[in-house]
Amino acid sequence: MFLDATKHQPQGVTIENCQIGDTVTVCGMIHNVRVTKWGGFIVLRKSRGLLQTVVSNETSLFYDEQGNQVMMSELCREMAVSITGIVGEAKIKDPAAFYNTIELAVSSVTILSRPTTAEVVDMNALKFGDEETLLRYKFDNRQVTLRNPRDMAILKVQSTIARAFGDFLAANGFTQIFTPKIVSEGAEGGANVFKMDYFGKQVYLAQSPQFYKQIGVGVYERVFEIAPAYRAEKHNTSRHLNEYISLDVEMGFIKGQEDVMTLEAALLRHIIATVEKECAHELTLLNATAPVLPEQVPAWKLSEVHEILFENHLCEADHRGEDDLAPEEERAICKYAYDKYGSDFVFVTHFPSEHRAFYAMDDPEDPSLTLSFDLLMRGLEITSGGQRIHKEADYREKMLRRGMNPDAFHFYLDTFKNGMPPHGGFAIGLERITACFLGIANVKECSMFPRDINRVAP
Ligand code: AMO
Repeated sequence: MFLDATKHQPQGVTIENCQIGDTVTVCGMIHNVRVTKWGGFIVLRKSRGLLQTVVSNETSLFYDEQGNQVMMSELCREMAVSITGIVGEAKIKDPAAFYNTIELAVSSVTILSRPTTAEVVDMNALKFGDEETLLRYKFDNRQVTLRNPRDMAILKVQSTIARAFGDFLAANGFTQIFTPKIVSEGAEGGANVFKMDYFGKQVYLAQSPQFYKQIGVGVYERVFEIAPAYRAEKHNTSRHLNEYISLDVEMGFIKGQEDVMTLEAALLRHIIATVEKECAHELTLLNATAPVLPEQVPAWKLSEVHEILFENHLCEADHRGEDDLAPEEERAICKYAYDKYGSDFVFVTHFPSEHRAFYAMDDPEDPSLTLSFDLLMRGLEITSGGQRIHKEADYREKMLRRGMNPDAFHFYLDTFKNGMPPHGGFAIGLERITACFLGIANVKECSMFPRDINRVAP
């Protein structure tokens, strides 16, 4: 016996390549069905969105799983069906439908499989009094509510962002790596690390692939990873997840952190262009506009941001002297950058050494600061990055200064003992960049199955 492996491509006319007047067979799920006196409508859901089909009492036929003829009233939402029909021009060009220039005049519908509950979740009626109740309902029933076109569109854009990220980096000499998520030490410090029992030994879930991507630079010079990262966030906020997807980049032979920032700007430009090109339907459906990334991206030191906001009376509080950006500052500096320079992005650099992770390179001109940056987009931090320490002695000295035990990090330090180029990198939170791109207030909506302090299922 042989499997005819040439058959994996769809043969003949499909819904993607059809012309007006063609007969086409298309499989999908029934998103909605409406019976009228003369026939009715079946809205079919495909991977990219909805297709309108029109039923006529005179010409449309219906068959069940055994091939027996049935009535249209047999059809219901979330049935898997195969519909054959003639392609016509759409009477109503509904922007909510993906296939909104065509409709199908149904010749036949075959039921392939049907839901077993009479109370199928109505994707069109996800409306509740308040946003919080709606979100809770959607997350509680995420396995089915994900089928609603709005959520499908969000995750489609997210998927496109992740692919564009990988494509750009691969085309620029970066190697994709896959690093462990069960680790012996947290890379980022702080209290938000998940502890885990590992055959009687305490281990952790990786807060980031930081150590491993740096190790990767010693091997491949330029690396990237797309993988989950874990943070035990104790508060339920609209910007934090306990498991998020980290888009990580690390590159060797840099002259300074500007090389890393320039690469990130070029990468973002590619991501934005790709989403605009490939997800026009999703952007329309979500009423979203692509962000603006000018050629000259605003980049200020943290101390300058505090000053700008204070001098222009743009924040309620005076944040000068603080060692991080307050959320109100993130919003205010982004508004300022947009109003003054037309940019949806702002780099903030030179964070205090004490406030950044130990691997950040201190600024030789002022060692109380680091050569590190955050990138803000439309009011939210989407990236941290910077230049790293690349000499073992500098690591040991900084670790001891911080009261850390260098021996606990022996494999990491061994990397530098064996020689490492000057290097740096950054990480973008996938859910955050998706939310900022689409103007979605809560990052959890940009996670297929969000994990927060109260939720580990579905
Ligand atoms: P940082 O801890 O700032 O840096 O994380 C980088 C980016 O990851 C996203 N992010 C989160 N998204 C959702 N929920 C969370 N709990 C969460 N925590 C972080 C944010 C953030 O900007 N190793 C460094 C990066 C580097 O220097 O290369 C790091 O992890 O978008």
